[in-house]
Amino acid sequence: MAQLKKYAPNRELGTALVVALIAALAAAPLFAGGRKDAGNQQSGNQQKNFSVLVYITGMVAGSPTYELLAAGAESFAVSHSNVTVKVYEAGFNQAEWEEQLTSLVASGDFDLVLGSNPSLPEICVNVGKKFPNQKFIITDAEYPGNPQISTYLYNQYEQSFYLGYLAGLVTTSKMEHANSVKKIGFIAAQEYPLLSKHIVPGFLDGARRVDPEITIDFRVIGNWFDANKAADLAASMISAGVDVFASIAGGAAQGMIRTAGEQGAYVVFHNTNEYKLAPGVIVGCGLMEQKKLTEEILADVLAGKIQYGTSRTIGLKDGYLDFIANDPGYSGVLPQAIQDRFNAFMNDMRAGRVSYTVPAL
Ligand code: RBF
Repeated sequence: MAQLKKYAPNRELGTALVVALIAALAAAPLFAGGRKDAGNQQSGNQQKNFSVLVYITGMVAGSPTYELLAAGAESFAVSHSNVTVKVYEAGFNQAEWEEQLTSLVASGDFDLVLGSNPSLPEICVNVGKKFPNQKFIITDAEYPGNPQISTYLYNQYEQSFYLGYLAGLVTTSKMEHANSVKKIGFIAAQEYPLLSKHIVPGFLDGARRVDPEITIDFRVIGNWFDANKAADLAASMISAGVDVFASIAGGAAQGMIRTAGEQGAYVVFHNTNEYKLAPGVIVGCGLMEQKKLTEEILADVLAGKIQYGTSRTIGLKDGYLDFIANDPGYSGVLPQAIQDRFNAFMNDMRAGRVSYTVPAL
């Protein structure tokens, strides 16, 4: 009996050891690559693994702000072996964005969600309530006051203001396709506060610094991909007297550029260098340093320097917005008198000598 008694506990211990071993083996692969194990991998020179989800609210291709965000994150990962980046395209159905982000965050795979869209912070607030440890950094947006979210707002009133000034110089000029009507055009994919309160007013205010009689013809496509609709709108606007366009329309802007080229009108373009797309048609391009900002943000994240709960506004003075003048698409196309006036205006803008009021968002 004594032997039996002795034997019984031993068998239980053996079983427990086997169970523990199986459990450990089963759990090992789960933890090996996952975020939760990252802290345990610090040894010697090995740095903590850091995983970033680049959440694209649309598609990357054709949308400059998204292309630059993804490029910045990917180039940062190339130069930092401990950083992994997953670029996820959420598509154009905005009603699905929150659900998609929720399931990605629920995986627990990402130390940081990085995005670029004015409507994203509110979605992150909702997702963040369910996952209080998740951090979000969103550019092209303003949302102070939430301890899980940090935002960076480009001063798009400012960029639109100087692109509007250039459009004003062109529409009042004697250039080949400039008519006598003092009317500029703006084609938007959809209306949202940053567009209606900063981008479109900035564009018109800038043009009116050239001539207060300039008016704007503003049209909305209804989505971010329908280039044919944008082309139709552009044609109708040209018939109504528009000779210079701007747009915030993602991939759909291609249709507007095509029509402007075919029917004889000009385009000024926000955020990226697109001169080569339509030489002689696209006569001015703004610059948004979103790739640089993305790389700086990730460096700050690794250095623990991000202040969550805050929003920063960045623009011309800090070097995050500018105008691309050193390109033959500008310097070889616009009459010298227009370039001289515009370059002087840009210098005044950079030096803070032009006064304007950015409306509240
Ligand atoms: N910009 C794009 O270039 N492509 C897009 O697909 C796109 N989708 C957007 C969806 C929403 C709901 C909002 C509010 C903005 C979107 N933008 C898009 C605009 C973009 O975030 C930014 O404001 C503009 O590109 C001006 O810099």
